[in-house]
Amino acid sequence: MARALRFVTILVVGLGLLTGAALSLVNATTRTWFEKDIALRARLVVNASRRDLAARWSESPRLRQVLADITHDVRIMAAAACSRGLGTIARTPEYPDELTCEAIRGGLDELRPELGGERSAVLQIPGGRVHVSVLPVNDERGSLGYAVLLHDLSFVERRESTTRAFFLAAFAILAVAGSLIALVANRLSWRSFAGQLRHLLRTRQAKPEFQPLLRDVQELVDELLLEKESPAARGTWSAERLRQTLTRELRGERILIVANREPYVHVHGEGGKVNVLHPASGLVTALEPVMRACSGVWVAHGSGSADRETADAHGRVRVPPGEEAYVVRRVWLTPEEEQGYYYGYANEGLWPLCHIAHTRPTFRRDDWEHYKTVNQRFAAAVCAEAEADDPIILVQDYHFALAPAYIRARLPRATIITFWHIPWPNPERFGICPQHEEILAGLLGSSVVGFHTQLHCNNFVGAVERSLEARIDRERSAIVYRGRDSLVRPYPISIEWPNRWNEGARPVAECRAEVFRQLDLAPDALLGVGVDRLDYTKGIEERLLAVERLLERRPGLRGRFTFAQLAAPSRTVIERYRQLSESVEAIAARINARFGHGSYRPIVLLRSHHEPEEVVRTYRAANVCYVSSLHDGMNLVAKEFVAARDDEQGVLVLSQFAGASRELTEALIVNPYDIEAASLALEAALLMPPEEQRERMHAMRALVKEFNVYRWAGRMLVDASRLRQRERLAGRLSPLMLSERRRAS
Ligand code: ADQ
Repeated sequence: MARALRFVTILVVGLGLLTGAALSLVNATTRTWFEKDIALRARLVVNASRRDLAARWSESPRLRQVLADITHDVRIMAAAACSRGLGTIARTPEYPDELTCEAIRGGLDELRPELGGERSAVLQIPGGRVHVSVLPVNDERGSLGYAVLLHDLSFVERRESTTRAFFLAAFAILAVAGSLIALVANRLSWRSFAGQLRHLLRTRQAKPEFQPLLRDVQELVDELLLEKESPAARGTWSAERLRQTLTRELRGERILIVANREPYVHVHGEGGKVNVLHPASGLVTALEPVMRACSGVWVAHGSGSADRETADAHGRVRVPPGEEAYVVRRVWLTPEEEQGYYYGYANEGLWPLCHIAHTRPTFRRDDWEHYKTVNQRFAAAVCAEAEADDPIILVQDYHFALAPAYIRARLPRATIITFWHIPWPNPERFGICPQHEEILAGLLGSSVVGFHTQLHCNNFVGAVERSLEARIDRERSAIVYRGRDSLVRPYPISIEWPNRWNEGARPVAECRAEVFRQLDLAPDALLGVGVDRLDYTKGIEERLLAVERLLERRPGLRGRFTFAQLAAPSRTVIERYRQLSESVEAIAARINARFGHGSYRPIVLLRSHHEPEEVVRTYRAANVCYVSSLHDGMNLVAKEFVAARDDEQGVLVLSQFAGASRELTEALIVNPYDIEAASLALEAALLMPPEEQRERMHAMRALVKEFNVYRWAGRMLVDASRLRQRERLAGRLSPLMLSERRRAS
């Protein structure tokens, strides 16, 4: 035993000395590499922007914008432009006073460019160590001056500490392994060996000093993965890439979603059976694949008749059925709460307020009280699901305008990304809302506020400017309110690609034959389709009138052209929705009476919810799909139709008032109010040669594939991560710089 102990002591001391020597050698070498790498990166960045820099050299505000663009690179923390005589021409807001062009001229010899072209150095400033590169900027006429780039070196320190952690871990493993060999050699019994090992593991778990070590090791692995495939790298976004972005950029393994609608609704069916429904909702269509990819918890209103009995005591249920990739946490509402918050404030107030579709918004005091209470309740539920104090929370849509601020009050370090799925009206119109200030302040609890289009972002910023005492930082598309930043950015939403419903679909010819059989259509008939919730913003009445006009103008299409409208009943307790349902029914009946004969009905109105397989089958059977929204944030039906057509046939007729028309420019774009023009577009679609259909469909499919929902979510996560990083840097620099300034003044 004594011999074994001597051996162990010598082994541990020897390994300790070797580890120390190796560590300092590795640190010195890697530090030199990092600095060389950074100098090279700086040169590449300036070379890439040289033309922009030269073009805007003499216009200070625009030059500042070019410099700000340069600092979007993850590790470049600040940039400045110096004249040939080393005077400051422009600099980004974070640029520290210690390193101005004048400071370089006045004493930092190692950086003075006139002493030898490009210069770089590592300097200690109050906020920490920074790498400074001074690079000449020329145009055809010669030298204009110099660009100065500041790289944050905190990642080098982090890597060094990770390397240190690795070495220590290796040292510990070797020492333990060597000791064990010695102990085993000394014929320790298996029982006492196992006991000692268990004890060791227990101590490791218990000792908090091991936690940073394990975290550092984890960070290094993440960094290595990050370098292997940068999320900013080009290429199509996929579920896997989104998952990696989440873990690498935000160090989170899961996300929390707050949305009114749940992705799976359990309802009682015939014979006591419980059925699972996929709700007809654009929000669910977009977010469900994101949750499958990332896992986490989706907090939603439990609205199904069998929701309670299928959830546990905390309202939790694992979904999708059979796969169980994530958890739905159901929040229960009383009928009064549902009426006031959902039907009242959200759908009779905010929905018509945000859509230009000529239905007056109604704001009732009681509804507002319910809206506040329910937002509080959801905020509390999502915070209860958080496992750390800085979770990533995605707040969805106009049902939860107040939740971001409520969540922020409970979890100040949370990353809250709020996405508004519907349009944002202009400031005058938004001012109609009696609670407009509270709504804006609630949303500004978010780290990022996203809309489908830049126009909606502009309208939101305009509303804030008009109503709140907030600073608008246009350079960064941010709003600074009560000392906190919220980025305001457009993120056009999309659908999953590859799409699981299309992958399981049968060939187009078979889908067409089946749908034609169901609708009792002749094989040479022409089929148009519309797929919507029965909502007055979708322009269903105008769509049917365009079909009527087409049949009026083209008698040859009577008996041959059928338009099938899949209409999922929606918000049926609201009077305006009941009116719409009656009106659609009456228009369809009138057109059928006018042009129908025998078994032929030009309009087939299928007023029910359809499961996704049926929707896809209908898309694949159609000659034309008409999306006629009077106003729509995006409209995913347009993208689903394109995704369903792997045969590259079929024509999309699309309203200019749907956000999707900004992207799907190869569709036939129409003004749905112009019934004559819309009927002409339908006719052109039905007559379009297959080759032209292929060309248009091919281009639109390429776009939807590239700009899929994983990209949508990934870009929001990357922006949120950059914001976190900037806040961290600002946190490091500001207090020290402030105290320096105070000392100087
Ligand atoms: P929605 O107004 O719900 O979404 P949309 O984007 O068109 O509108 O999505 C509707 C979804 O419901 C689609 O996935 C569609 O397949 C499905 N659906 C429609 N009718 C159906 C039916 N009869 N049976 C079964 N399924 C049906 C809101 C905004 C949109 C925005 C989305 C996403 O109003 O502008 O595109 O959120 O942000």
